[in-house]
Amino acid sequence: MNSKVISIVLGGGQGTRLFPLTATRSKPAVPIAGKYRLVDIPISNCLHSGFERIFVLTQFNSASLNKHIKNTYHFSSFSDSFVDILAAEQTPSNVGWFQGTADAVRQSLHHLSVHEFDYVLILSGDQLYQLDFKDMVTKHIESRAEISIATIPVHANDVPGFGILRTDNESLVTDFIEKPQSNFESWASDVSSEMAGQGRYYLASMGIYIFNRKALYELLQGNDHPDFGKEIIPQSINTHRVASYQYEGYWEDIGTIPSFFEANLGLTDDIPQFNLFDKRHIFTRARMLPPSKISGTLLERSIIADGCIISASKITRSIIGIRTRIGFDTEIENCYIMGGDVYQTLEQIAESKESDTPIMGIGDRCKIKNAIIDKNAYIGNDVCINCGHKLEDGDYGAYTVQDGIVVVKKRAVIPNGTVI
Ligand code: ADQ
Ligand code: ADP
Repeated sequence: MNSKVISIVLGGGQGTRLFPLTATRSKPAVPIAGKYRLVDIPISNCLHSGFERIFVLTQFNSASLNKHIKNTYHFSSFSDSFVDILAAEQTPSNVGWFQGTADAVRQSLHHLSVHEFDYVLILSGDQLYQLDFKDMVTKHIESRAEISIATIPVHANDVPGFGILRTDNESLVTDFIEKPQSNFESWASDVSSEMAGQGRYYLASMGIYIFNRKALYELLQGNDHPDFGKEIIPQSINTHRVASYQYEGYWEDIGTIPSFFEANLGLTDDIPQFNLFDKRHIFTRARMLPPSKISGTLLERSIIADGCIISASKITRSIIGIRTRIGFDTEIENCYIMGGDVYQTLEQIAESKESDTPIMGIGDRCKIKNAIIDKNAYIGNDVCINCGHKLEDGDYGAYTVQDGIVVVKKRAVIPNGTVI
């Protein structure tokens, strides 16, 4: 089937919803779960499904995304498999950025057309899930659909954030409305008793689509509609055979700071809804890092990546990313610490200590709660984050606050004794 399917990962627009994590990198390169990057999730789902020809569309090209893809996804030179990044580019016929999801695919059609394929699988770049796309393509072919949309039942509270649809008894989509804000009660569907038990009566689009080659060209060419959800999909149900592929497993949109934070910390649950230990695991770059060294730390429900040097007194419900260094008597709770790209040398550390400036990582006697610490941050000694004050949302230079979550920016320096 690999020769019939090309996959496209929508790697993100301007990435404002994940700011400041996207301040200096493109969204697909945002680190998750201590050692992976966002883009590894859709790519891993494709590879486990046997689909090995993948384009990642991104609004801006970052060195870290290029490096990650180049160092991670290697295929035999005898195969035609690839993972290629297509960044928005200026051409004589187009001077701007991708105007939306459909526009991003439209502008990439000339890259696609040099390949042989019958189906295009279009994926969002900011979702956490494990789905067998091979089964979805098989059902797509069996149902003789021209377009298939992966769908999941959601609760009424979540309806305003999604494209909502109704189907007939053959699972063909009869109506579609993008993000209805009110009066959507009549959009409820018949769902399984398990979904009904959770109050999930509305069929939401997961933003995962299969298009037959011909249908994709018909719908994208000759118009400049920017989005799949707002224009292309609602219009297509009048002109094409559109099927719903219903899924009821774990699926989480992680495109905002609060959902990104919770999805990461959810991985520390006893039995997490997203299973990193599954045989359909996430692929990522194989790094030659030393094992982590931990001393005097009480660890509770935490995930520790490779290459860390930890002397903290207590770490609770947290993810500690690669190459993190944490000092003595420090307590970490409900945090995602992304770690570092490099180690400082012993000389650099001695110099910083002499001048009383923070070294990379987290210092001694800190108390850090409900925070995301981006890579290569320098957090001094005796720093307290989320110390009981109510924090107002905003951008405070070295860090931002959103819904009580403090995000310390990449390479930020938080001086000794700071209280946030
Ligand atoms: P949203 O997630 O709100 O709704 P959108 O913002 O268009 O839709 O993003 C979809 C994906 O495309 C995301 O991964 C995003 O980062 C990426 N993307 C957005 N603009 C892009 C651009 N210019 N270039 C490249 N990538 C871009 C959509 C559907 C809904 C559906 C939800 C499910 O419109 O119908 O319910 O997804 O999450
Ligand atoms: P991220 O998207 O994670 O922030 P970067 O854009 O910082 O990633 O790129 C990560 C890579 O850049 C690392 O693998 C590392 O080799 C290199 N790098 C980042 N910071 C430094 C530094 N201060 N010195 C040397 N190399 C660095």
